[in-house]
Amino acid sequence: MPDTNTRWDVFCTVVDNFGDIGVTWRLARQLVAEHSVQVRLWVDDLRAFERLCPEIDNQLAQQWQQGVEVRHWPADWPAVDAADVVIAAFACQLPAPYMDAMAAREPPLWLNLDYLSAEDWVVGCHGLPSVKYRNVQKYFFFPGFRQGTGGLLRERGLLERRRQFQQSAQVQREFLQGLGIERAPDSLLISLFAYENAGLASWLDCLARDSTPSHMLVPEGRILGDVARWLGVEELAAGEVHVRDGLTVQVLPFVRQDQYDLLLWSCDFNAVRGEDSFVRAQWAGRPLLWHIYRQDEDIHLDKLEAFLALYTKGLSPPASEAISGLWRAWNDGAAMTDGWQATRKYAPELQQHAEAWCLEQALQDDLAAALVQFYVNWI
Ligand code: TRH
Repeated sequence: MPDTNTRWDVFCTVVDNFGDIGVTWRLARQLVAEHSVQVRLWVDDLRAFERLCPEIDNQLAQQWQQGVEVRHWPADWPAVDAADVVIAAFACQLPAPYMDAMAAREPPLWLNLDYLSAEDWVVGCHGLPSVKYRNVQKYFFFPGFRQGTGGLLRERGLLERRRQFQQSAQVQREFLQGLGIERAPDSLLISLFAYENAGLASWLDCLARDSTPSHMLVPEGRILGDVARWLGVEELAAGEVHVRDGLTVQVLPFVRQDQYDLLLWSCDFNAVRGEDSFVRAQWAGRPLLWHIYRQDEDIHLDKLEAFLALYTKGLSPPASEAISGLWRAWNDGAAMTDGWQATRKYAPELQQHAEAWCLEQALQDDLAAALVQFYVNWI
């Protein structure tokens, strides 16, 4: 255990979307709650933060939220002391005066918290030294799905809370009712969080035609335009419900981050994206569909294949092909018909596998604990 006086600075630039702040806010809270260290979270865009955590006052330079000191990262950097552990999330560039402050003290542990990837090379690179600034050494810290990586963010007791929630039909009903959702009996409940996707129309066509009714929950976001086009409406707003044959589409407000977990736990199938929602859907123990964040030269497709290779281990060949085919079609913006039908056919096996995968991943140390351990080994 590090000394509770240990000070940690976590730096987050919001490049786009919600993943950068989603991951760093989750990490900061967990470090405080479970490791009793002092955390300052520096964020350059508090408006994105406010969407995940409505208590944030985006006008404040400094505020405390859930034990975390949240600081706006201003263009004009204030004179502050460097912390004992400095985490630059997703290769963000620290302010030059802060780097000088790091060099002016007994050198802190300086880490780059990297993007999540299931690729082989991650194990070899995790924990390696990176660049040096004067006498301060930076290290790579890679989250990951394999032993030898930094693991995944997972709060203490998360799976137990999830199990209790999923075991109680009443608790789930009350949660959904709180969001204005009345689930029809025997319907398939699906959540949809994705980037714009040309394949969506074919998926919605399948759902509408299916003899099993589906209820799709869509938090406000980038996919809404495609949903509206398929419905034949100009635009969509939170609260709207549209029915097309066997498919009910319901638009939700963007929910707070802790409620989003409950939404994932409530659904039979979750379409997620980026990094943080992707991991949370795995902890939900339900089959999922990943819309990966697109990168230059299609390098995201290597990441997609690396994850599929790991995730599908233990599945029967047709179930593995079903889910892989669905994911590839989704990430290609291609027709989802065959992939969805195959996924439905192997739904029981895919459900069992989602739970098994979740339990297997939970055998790893969680990312916050791994970071603390890294620090303890380093001092
Ligand atoms: O928003 P994203 O697309 O973020 C992306 C990725 O992290 C990507 O790797 C990164 O390079 C890019 O940002 C800059 O998807 P992600 O990672 O799932 O983050 C979404 C966050 O929003 C996550 O913490 C869950 C949260 N969320 C809510 O709090 N409420 C909601 O209603 C929804 C749909 C999501």
